[in-house]
Amino acid sequence: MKSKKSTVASVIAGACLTTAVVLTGATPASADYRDCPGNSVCVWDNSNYDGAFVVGGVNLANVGSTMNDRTTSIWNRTGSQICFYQHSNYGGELLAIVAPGDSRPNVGDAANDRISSWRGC
Ligand SMILES: [Ca+2]
Repeated sequence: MKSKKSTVASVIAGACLTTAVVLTGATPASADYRDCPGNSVCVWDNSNYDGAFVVGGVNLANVGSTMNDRTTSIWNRTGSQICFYQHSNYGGELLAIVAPGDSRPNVGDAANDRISSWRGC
């Protein structure tokens, strides 16, 4: 009886461990392009919608320190055309224009790792 109980306990412990592994495994999947919510603009550090990413609306005056000058791929899921700028508050060069629903697996050399803000345009 005692040994059966400890078997049950170890099965439960094993199940908890499996759950923890699954949850940990889900964290990197947050970089998956499908995690970009509808009606949002998403930008990723790497090409092909990979790596760290930031989600914003039609206007985002500053992508924040995590993604500043790091954007390489873009998905515009809004109904607006979006313009991407070199500096915060839509300053500096206009680096990219992405049509509603359009995406860029790689923004290209001229805009790569330079974007700091975006807005509908
Ligand atoms: Ca990058």
